[in-house]
Amino acid sequence: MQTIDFRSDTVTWPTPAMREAMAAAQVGDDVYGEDPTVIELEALAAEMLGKPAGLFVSSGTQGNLIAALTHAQRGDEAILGEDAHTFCWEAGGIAVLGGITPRPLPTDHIGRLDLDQVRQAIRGDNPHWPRSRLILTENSSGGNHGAAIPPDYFAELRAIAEAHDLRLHLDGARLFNATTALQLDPTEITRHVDSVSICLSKGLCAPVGSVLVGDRDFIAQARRQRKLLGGGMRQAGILAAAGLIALRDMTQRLTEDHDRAQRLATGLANLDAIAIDPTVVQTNMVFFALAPDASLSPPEVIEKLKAHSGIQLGFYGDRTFRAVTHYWIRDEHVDALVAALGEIL
Ligand code: TLP
Repeated sequence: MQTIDFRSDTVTWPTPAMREAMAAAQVGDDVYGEDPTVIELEALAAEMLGKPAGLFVSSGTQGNLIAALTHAQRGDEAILGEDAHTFCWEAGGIAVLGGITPRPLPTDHIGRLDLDQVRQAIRGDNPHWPRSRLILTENSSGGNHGAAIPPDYFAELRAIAEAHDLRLHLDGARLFNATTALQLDPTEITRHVDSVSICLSKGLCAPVGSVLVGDRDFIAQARRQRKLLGGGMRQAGILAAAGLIALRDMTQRLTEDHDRAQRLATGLANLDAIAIDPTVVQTNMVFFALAPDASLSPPEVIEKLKAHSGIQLGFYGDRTFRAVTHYWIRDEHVDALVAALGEIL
């Protein structure tokens, strides 16, 4: 049976064009700075995100960690959302490896920190306290239905960061989903932050990799941190070749995924056993819950969907599921999920 995988957009296989480009890629030793395809990818990402330089890294987690280690020292503190990927899903890396204390704050329904709370959280100079040094943001906001946060928020955060000599990093794992939904050029957002990490291996379908961008000095230091973390790769042009297609072509088709997420949310809203607010769906993520009186438990739903229709869903504890649309999900897969849930519940 063919698997229809809605668990995440991380499950995407490379496209046929990517596989061809990977086979034909020119390569060199990237730790020596000699891989032409990696150099091209870093330059393209930097240009698209309006920053002077880029660094190809192995994953989104590594891009965020390298950014934090580059911006902050041991004993520093990073302000971040209590539902941020950097806080919840990265194995505590900034604390474990960087000695950076996370300072989690609540976020609103689209993943924004409250600006007054950010101001209050910034510490003065006192030897008892960690030093406030960094603000970590995320767009789209994975912990908030993949919401797209508009640029004015980043402009306001920027002003706060500048007033207190803090650095501002954006986890832009799905930045292109956010800017597609907002119909903006990514630079409208990235011009307000010091560094951005974008993922090539989620909705953009590349098999591996992220790019971290920022100014030249920052990237030179980040390169050292990448080596320290064992992230210096050799003939990485094989991977970067897919990344070039991800940036050039796959960023242009994300509306399709967002339309399918809408189609799914609308379909699910017609099912009595499902609780969903379709109006919160803005990008490629659909979160929904099993009604309290549903005939099956959440693990039974996951098991039955897989056994009967080959469909996989993400499970977010309690009674909440996540379905993520991506390149390999077609309209008929969306309809199959709605129909299968209708049948089994
Ligand atoms: N997110 C994954 C899981 O880790 C939850 C997913 O399936 O959504 N930032 C954001 C906002 C992310 O959603 C992710 C991956 C990352 C960073 C990390 O990327 P990778 O997996 O490349 O380390």
